[in-house]
Amino acid sequence: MASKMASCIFCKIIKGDIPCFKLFESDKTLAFLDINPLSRGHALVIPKFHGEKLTDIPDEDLTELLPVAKKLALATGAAEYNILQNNGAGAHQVVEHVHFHMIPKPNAQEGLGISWPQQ
Ligand code: D5M
Repeated sequence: MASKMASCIFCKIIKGDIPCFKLFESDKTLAFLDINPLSRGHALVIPKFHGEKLTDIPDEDLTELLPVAKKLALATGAAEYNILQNNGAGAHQVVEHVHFHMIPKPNAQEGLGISWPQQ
């Protein structure tokens, strides 16, 4: 586990070793813009606890994820959006650290106090 964490790109973002456009942070949760967005405002919400799949994360580290994704969806001003989470390569998971995608459709508006970078 320790070696997987050391090489995990999202653990490096949590530690501040790799930059991100941060949207939300608490002791258990981090949210930031996806580097390869499917739409303007495409965000990722992740637990700080390292685990590859949803079933690897303790329940107490999961509780904030959907409420934060919901708040971000609201903040985009988009009336329609996807919230999704992939488990395993066969299910299109590329980064092996649990993450929820929040994808506004078609694009985030200016948002409630969030200054979205140009994407
Ligand atoms: O999606 C993994 C997502 O992670 C994909 O949409 C790109 C995003 N990603 C990868 N590296 C970064 C960094 N450094 N910052 C922000 N976003 C990143 P998956 O569900 O695993 O297919």
